Amino acid sequence: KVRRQKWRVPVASVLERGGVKIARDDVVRDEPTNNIPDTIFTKLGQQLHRRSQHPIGILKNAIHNYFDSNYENKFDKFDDLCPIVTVKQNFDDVLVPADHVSRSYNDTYYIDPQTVLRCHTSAHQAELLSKGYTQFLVTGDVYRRDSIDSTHYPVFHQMEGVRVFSPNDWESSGQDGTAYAAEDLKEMFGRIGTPLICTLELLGAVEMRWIDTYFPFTDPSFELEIYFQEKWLEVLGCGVTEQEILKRSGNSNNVAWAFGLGLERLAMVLFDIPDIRLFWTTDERFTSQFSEGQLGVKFKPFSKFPPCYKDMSFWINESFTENNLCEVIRGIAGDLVEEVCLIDNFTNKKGMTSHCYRVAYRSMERSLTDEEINELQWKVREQVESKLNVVLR
Ligand code: FA5
Ligand code: MG
Repeated sequence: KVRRQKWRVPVASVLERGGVKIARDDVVRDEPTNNIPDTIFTKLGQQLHRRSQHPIGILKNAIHNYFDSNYENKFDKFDDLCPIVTVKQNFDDVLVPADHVSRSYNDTYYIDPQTVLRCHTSAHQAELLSKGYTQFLVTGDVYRRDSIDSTHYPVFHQMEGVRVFSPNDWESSGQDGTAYAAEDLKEMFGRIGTPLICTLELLGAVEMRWIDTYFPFTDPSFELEIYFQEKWLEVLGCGVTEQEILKRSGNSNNVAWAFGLGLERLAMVLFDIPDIRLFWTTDERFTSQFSEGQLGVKFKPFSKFPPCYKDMSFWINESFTENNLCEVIRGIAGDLVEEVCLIDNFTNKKGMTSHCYRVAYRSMERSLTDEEINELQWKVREQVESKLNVVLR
């Protein structure tokens, strides 16, 4: 397995994270059971959510303040739990079925068959509930193999919120526990004094809608979408926690709500940040525009460089997946790739299926030369053929 690419800057062998040392060899080993590339490893210690001048940190602090003032400091806050978790924590403990797609090597970064980079902050729910916490927020970096566009990145940040109610809380309301928790949840995100709405008010009119959805760990389950850049953007998932999770954590008679908020998505709306890659830039023209405690300052774009499109067609095989393709392209072009989009798809009489992908290259910081892009695209074609075993057309 080729993982280290010689044209990549070598990464440090040890990362320090909140006093914990993570050795590169413990995370990236060239074994077939490990699918973590260098580009992901280098993100492990960065903790954008703990930087008070960074939009992600500014947003986290604002939501913390909101909970402190509206719930009398009763929410416990965690933002330094290690992103390396067990399969049990990430999946089993939140009732993700054994055959669920999210468990696959195609969707999740595995260190070894029992250890993953958490794909959501829900990985910490069960443990904290078992320890007796009943109202808490967990913020952290999460990792997913995913598609490439302006609102998807393989590393992003989530904030998990959980609130447990006991029978005393709902009995006098005349509702059952589930109805009570669902109402409290929506009310929290609703009109009066929600962290979202409070901050979104700065924007003037923002269109939002609730979508019914499914999660293995909540029932009923909802997603909140916000209208942004002429599309509906999903910013969070939430719902009433499955009884089984509460039962296992010693909360048999209680009910709870939980939510998982995508901090980048909400920050994009609040600060008007057009592309998710910008959160990772160290360019001062970006970083200097944000300061501690300043929510909703409109980002002024400094880059109007044109994108460059390259199309690529190939016959796929049974094992082809778009996530694998995106991983190969990201491995070569890094943050120079802006979008990978399927533009044509057909099956011939012999049953062979052809895909055509359009790759958009664009730097956030500078103009790219034709030469540079051609070289990237050349390497992409080479590796798509050699690593994905597809036949270029
Ligand atoms: C979850 O991760 C659930 N754990 C959320 C949850 C928690 C539901 C508690 C119920 C109870 P989902 O996969 O939809 O759900 O991700 C949550 C949010 O993360 C999304 O709404 C989106 O805002 C953000 N997100 C997901 N994938 C990406 C990505 N590749 N890049 C940036 N943000 C993303
Ligand atoms: Mg979702």
